[in-house]
Amino acid sequence: MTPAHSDFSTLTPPKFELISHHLCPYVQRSVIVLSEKNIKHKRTYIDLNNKPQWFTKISATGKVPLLKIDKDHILFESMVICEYLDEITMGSLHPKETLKKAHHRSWNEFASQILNNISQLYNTKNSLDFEQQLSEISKKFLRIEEHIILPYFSGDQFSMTDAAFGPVFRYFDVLDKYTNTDIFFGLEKSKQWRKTLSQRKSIQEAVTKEYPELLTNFLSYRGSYISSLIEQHSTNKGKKQ
Ligand SMILES: N[C@@H](CCC(=O)N[C@@H](CS)C(=O)NCC(=O)O)C(=O)O
Repeated sequence: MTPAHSDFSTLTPPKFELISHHLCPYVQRSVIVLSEKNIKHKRTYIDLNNKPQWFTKISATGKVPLLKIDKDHILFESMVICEYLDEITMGSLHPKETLKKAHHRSWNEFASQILNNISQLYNTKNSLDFEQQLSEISKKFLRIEEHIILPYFSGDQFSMTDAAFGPVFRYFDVLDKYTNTDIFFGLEKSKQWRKTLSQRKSIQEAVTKEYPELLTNFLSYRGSYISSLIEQHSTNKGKKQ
């Protein structure tokens, strides 16, 4: 880690601990920034269905990620954590120009809105609502399509917006297996951007190897429309064998 400036009075770099969950896309954002900025940290995974007492004690929202700094400071909200990590290290993941930076921040917010659509998608109970959510997500990518420069969001430099969208795209690596709809149909820049991000080390390593299996299991037990698609898929696979 190369410190840019710091509020910490000692020269010893602070100790960072990221309170995480294996499937959380917001945690992934923070992990991507920690990795891009080469920041040493400890990662502690918790069970969100059975939150430890120490976690509820220190968490204002009851959500991950949480960043513990030197055991005395706690930050919550993924983008706040990402911005902080970016500010305390050299070489910002934001563009320099203020307006461009604000533009990027708007799209980071947009990534969170797509994550909300994804959560509605996997909780929805019938095919009609499911298709409706897929189409909402498609429309959102249609919106961003004309703003993508490539190979990354704003050209050659990996930015915070790439960190925000990496976890969004990752969902579709699993979801695509079970749906016939290509939400990126005709969105050539989005497709290319997705591919570039999938090859970025920080994005690949933001989750463990078990992620696809863990996500599939999580989706299977939602009791929602996607759960029935997964069940159907494994029944068909069984028949073919
Ligand atoms: N706006 C928050 C969202 C974080 C979030 O929703 N985390 C989920 C897991 S992906 C969580 O901790 N949920 C537990 C709960 O709501 O009880 C952020 O950006 O950090």
